Amino acid sequence: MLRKLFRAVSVFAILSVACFGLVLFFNKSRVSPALHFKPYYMLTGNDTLPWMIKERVSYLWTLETKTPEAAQVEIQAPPATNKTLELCPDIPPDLVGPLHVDFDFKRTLDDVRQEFQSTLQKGGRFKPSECISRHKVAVIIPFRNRHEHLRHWVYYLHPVLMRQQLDYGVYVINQAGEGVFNRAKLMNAGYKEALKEYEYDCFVFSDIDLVPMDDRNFYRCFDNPRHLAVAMDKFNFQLPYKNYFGGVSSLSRGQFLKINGFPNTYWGWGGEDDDIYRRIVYRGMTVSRPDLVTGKYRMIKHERDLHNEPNPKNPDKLGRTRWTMNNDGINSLKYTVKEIVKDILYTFITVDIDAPVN
Ligand code: UD2
Ligand code: MN
Repeated sequence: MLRKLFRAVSVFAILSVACFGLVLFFNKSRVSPALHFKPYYMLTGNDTLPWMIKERVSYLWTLETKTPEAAQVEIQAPPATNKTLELCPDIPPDLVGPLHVDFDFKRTLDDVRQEFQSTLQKGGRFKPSECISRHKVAVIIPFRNRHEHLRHWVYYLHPVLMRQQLDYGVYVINQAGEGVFNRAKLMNAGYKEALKEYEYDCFVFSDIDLVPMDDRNFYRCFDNPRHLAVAMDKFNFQLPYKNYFGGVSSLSRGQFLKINGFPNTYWGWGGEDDDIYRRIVYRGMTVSRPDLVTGKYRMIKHERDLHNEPNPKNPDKLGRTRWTMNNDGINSLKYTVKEIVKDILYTFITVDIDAPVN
């Protein structure tokens, strides 16, 4: 009789301890002021019990490993709306990988404006709302008379840059007048103008007619200057030559200054990208690149523009880059701003770069 009673009491005690444990387990997770990151099962729709338990256990684990003071602060944190943001993860969670890109659509620039007016700030500016971006990126586009390409570029690029959780701005640097085009000088001017607006730490220089085919190709800066457009359709998705640096590239502010920016003296088509490559090497840096799958691009087909004919003098200059780079660059840049227009999709800056007529 006594033994039966003892057994009943023990079973009751064990059950009570277990219930208490369960209550603690679930209650504690409820005091969390909304999880900082969306749990994986919410992202994928995978809300199976094992996943939920795994999420709870890992969340409790983070609470348990903090000091009591830290846990206390977390419990008393203000409501989710004005909680302090954390740094974004290094690998953005919403990337989709390969992208379908075609230039056959009728969407106008106005349609694209409508699409992004609630997510972008004036001037083509954006920063993620869910976390603090690790990258302050100015995207610089040398431009003249390519409005047809601009609408494709903004339509495809904004969502990619947003998914990459960049704190970014888009600067279209429009060459005034009908003089000879100068891509590199426009990019120098874009660097200067962007920095007047915001403390960008990274600069992505992009042709207007190039759209990435994979959103894992990061529009950010790396330990060395980066060449992003490594596999274009027009080159059969191959690098055309080993030292190629055309199309799309990124340099941090420090890297850009280390090479004295880009040359100002390459008028007309060609050579300036090879000059930039040489500057990088002469300053002891290497070029970083994505692989040939991540680095795929589509280029919008086009004819050679008026006043941007290949310049036969340009290739000859490359032999002297090692010396000319010290005095031809951001330290010798001269231009005047004619107009700045803040569109919702971009900041459009018209500059006079003192171009010769041909
Ligand atoms: C190649 C390179 C480019 C550059 C150029 C030589 C590719 C994809 N790109 O471009 O990076 O090295 O050769 O200078 O291989 N632009 C205008 N209006 C003009 C002329 C040029 O907006 O009237 C801008 C525009 O952003 C264009 C870029 O300059 O994408 C390069 O000019 P391009 O597209 O005519 O030359 P492309 O395709 O041979
Ligand atoms: Mn082109």
